[in-house]
Amino acid sequence: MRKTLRALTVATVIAVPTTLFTAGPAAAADTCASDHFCAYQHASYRGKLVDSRAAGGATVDVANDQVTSAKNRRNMRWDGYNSRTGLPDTVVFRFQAQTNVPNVGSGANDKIDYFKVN
Ligand SMILES: [Ca+2]
Repeated sequence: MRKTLRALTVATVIAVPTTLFTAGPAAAADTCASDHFCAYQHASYRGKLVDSRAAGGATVDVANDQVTSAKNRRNMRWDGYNSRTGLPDTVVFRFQAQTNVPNVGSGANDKIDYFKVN
């Protein structure tokens, strides 16, 4: 009987990570409608920060230093800028028209302060 109980305990412990893993798809990636630009706080389009149809020439602010992924469903390039005090702002990532970027990488991750639409 004691052996059986131990086996059940092990099964329960194993079941916990499985449950956490299967909970993943419930936190599904956020959508981005056709002809919109969307930027997300996390990789793979999770935690939407921006959902915009701003026109060419516009500047679009975003919650500072959080962007990690984006979907550019516009027919225009969106440039992600890093603001620098006392120095010119720099483009840290160019989001080409009609492209999805699941992770901007270490050079731009959590550095974008605003976008310019081209
Ligand atoms: Ca982030």
